[in-house]
Amino acid sequence: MAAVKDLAQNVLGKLNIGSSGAPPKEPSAEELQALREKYTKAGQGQVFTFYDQLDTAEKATLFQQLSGFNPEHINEITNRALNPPKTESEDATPKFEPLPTSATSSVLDSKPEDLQRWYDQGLELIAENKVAVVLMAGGQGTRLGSSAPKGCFDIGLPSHKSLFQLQAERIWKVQQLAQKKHSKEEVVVPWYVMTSGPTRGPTEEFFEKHNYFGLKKDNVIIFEQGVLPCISNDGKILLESKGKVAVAPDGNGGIYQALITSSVVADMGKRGVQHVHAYCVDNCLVRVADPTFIGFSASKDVEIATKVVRKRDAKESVGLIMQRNGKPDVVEYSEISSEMAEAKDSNNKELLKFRAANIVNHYYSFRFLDSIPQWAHKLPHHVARKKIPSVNIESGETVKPEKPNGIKLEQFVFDCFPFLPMDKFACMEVRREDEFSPLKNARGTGEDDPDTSKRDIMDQGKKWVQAAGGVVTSEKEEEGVEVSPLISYGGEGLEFLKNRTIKAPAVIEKED
Ligand code: UD2
Repeated sequence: MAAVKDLAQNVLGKLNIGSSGAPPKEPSAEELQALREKYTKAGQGQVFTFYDQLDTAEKATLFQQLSGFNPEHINEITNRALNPPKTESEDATPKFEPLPTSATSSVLDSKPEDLQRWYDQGLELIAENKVAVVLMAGGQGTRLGSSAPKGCFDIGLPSHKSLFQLQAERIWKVQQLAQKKHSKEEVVVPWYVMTSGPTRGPTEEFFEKHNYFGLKKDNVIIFEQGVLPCISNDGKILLESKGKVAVAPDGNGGIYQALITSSVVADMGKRGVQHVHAYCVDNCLVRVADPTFIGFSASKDVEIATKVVRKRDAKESVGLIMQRNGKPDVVEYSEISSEMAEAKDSNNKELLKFRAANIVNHYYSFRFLDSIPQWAHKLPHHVARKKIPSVNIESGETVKPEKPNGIKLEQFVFDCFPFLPMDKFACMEVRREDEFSPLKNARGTGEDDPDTSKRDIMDQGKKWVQAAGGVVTSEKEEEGVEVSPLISYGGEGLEFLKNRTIKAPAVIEKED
């Protein structure tokens, strides 16, 4: 019951019910008393320490923010995150194994006719307006060092397109491919963009400024995930300022609650969506609404499917898809033991035992997303120890800590995988150079940074041009070609380049 109440509370908190856009109003003495008692009873009364020093607007804002949380629930998830309950089967050490071959396919060794069949089936589902896309774009991209949302980032392509624009143009292209193949008037792949507190405003402005990159505004729905208070090392809710609780996005696992509280699942239902592709904003090579992946997943009639690449090396910061006590699961890079990360395949010592690297690229059946209210509250929270600027309750001073002084609680999008039996889950291995080049680090890091993203796009385009019979010349070997998604989704449709010479670096932006 508490969970349902929290879900409702979260909705009220986010939808600002009762304030209808007007600034929050100061609470009555009774409302304030009731809330103080609730927090004090939960041992979190310190959030009111400076309340009487605040002006009317500040009091109203703090009251509204605190009304959006349930302190008992915060204590509960904090304790559970710090001391994960052992299920009876986990008293014995959990049994981890790579996924069974029945649950996995690899484009590396699939028959061409299988790949073609999946592609055709996926494109048909898109043509029937049964496919939607959800973009996880609520991350704060701290490692990248940019304050703007990652999707706005310009990785330095000759076209200077942002990640958002590349993804939007791939949606546009896959709609057009489906429209042409199935002679449809209009095909729509709705694009639901999940943001968080820090990224919502700048994301909305960026999309408006770029006129939704040529997509219809009605088919681009920006929604917001929840936040959770930051917690001190001794379990207390931290204040960012005297009138504001320190909060952080609730992790990409917050997507499930957000899909319900923002009525995204309801909107998908109204549109007749049956198949959903959810992906990570920072992968410049992502095949948005990939027909092959949609067709593969739909043909297996699974609830969830996930794309993986071969793990680069034991140290790569990626989650690993495996089976845990017979259920599909992902062990995150921040939580894996080095012994497990380094373990070798018993049949081939050259290979890592656990090498199916998660790339935040998931398929969901609509019916599975429709069942979210039955299980979202079961999703665990993970602990990230962080340096959290906060107000010292005794002195009232704001402290910028030198070392981690608290925790952020976050949910992981793949934590619902174990809720499924193995036969309702599938995994597709794809080529890293074709589909995965994450933007994680600042320029100059040399790995997963803007330059490697640009390199991988330009290399891919050069391969496509050459495969179509074009000749690429360049002063420097590493120069490549940027092929606009508006011209080609995955390398198809470039016959017009046959016997043409392209001087790299170049952009193929139109079929002239
Ligand atoms: C993610 C994966 C990791 C591996 C790696 C590959 C998770 C939990 N971990 O790790 O297994 O696949 O990527 O690149 O998926 N996001 C939100 N809201 C949040 C936090 C994140 O929308 O509160 C989004 C974020 O915008 C991005 C995606 O989730 O699109 C992954 O987030 P990240 O880049 O912070 O995750 P990372 O690199 O730690």
